[in-house]
Amino acid sequence: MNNKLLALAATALLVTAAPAFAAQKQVTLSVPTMDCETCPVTIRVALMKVPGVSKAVVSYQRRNAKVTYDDAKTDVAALTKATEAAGYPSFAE
Ligand SMILES: [Cu+2]
Repeated sequence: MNNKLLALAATALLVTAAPAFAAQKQVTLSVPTMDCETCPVTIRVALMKVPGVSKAVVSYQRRNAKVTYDDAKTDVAALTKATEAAGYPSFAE
């Protein structure tokens, strides 16, 4: 493969990789029933188990969870379902 073809292949790879990156979304879930410092740990574990979730930052002080996820793999409904299953109903702020 010559250099021109290689460059073309690299460009094609970048183009196909772009939509996957663009699908990363962030949502803040309100979790009003947190009542102690360990609640966020339970909620974070539940959220991180959802396929497509790459990051979950849960704050007891703010009673919320900031979740980064791939919207091709999961959605807000699946995230709120996961926190509810762990004992903490939530909703998108
Ligand atoms: Cu607690």
